[in-house]
Amino acid sequence: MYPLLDPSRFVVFITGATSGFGAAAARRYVAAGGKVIATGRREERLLALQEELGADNCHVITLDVRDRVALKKAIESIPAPFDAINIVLANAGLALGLQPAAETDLDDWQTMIDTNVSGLVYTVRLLLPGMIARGGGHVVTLGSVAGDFAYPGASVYAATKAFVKHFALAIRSDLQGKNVRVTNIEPGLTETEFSLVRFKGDESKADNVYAGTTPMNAEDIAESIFWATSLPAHVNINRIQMMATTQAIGPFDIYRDK
Ligand code: NDP
Ligand code: 8X3
Repeated sequence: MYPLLDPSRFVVFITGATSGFGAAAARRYVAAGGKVIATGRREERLLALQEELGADNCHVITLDVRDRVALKKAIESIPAPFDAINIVLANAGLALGLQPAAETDLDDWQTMIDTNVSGLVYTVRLLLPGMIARGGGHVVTLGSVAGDFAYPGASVYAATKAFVKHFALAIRSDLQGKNVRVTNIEPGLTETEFSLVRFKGDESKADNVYAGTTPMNAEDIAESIFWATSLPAHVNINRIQMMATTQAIGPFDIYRDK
């Protein structure tokens, strides 16, 4: 038998656990016997998740990852046994809009940078020292295929995910000898609330993204996260890039005079 890590020892701090990948990952880890700290802004969703998973397995904290002071305070007040965090899933993030760069709303750009970049680095930076002090752990960041493949309307979103990819690769070097693994998960088309958020609640636009095709789902991503963190401690998966079977990379776009 291949020696996977014992999942009952996993204590997972998850940002963005009110929906999509974060919620699916919380369910996956608890189903395997682990404990999770589920965080996000929508308190009623966190409480419903806690009710579903049990308060012994799921501690919830209502927080906005952009608020670095509140994040620090929240992390410092996590009670035992949830304070023995050995996996950080820095997942909270969003895309807003799909307009060409010259027409985009600057507030949307700011929100994506504040959440996907600043919120993510705050989360990782604040949780790393504790993991190192406890002997090691695993940081999982949520990138995207958009971090490798630019597409129209995704300028800042794609750039934030390129940042996440490089941040994840770079901190590996800083963590040499600390027994902390780092994995960037880079999904493509996956049906969650992602498109509903991107199109600001317009259900028909969001549904169109997935119409007539078979996207991945949140459980597909959660399973990959769980797998990467379950491998023996001497194995580090740097990146997992995954797409729906129905998605592929298109040709270069060449503009021609009419
Ligand atoms: P969802 O919209 O379903 O979930 C996003 C989660 O992020 C929610 O739980 C939301 O919680 C949380 N979140 C957003 N802003 C904040 C904030 N300021 N503070 C705290 N939490 C926040 O989307 P996904 O599950 O699909 O997305 C998760 C991650 O995966 C994102 O980083 C996204 O960019 C990335 N991704 C998604 C893909 C997809 O196709 N679905 C593909 C590739 C990457 P709340 O609103 O309650 O705060
Ligand atoms: C989400 C996937 O292709 O919409 O990161 O950018 S995509």
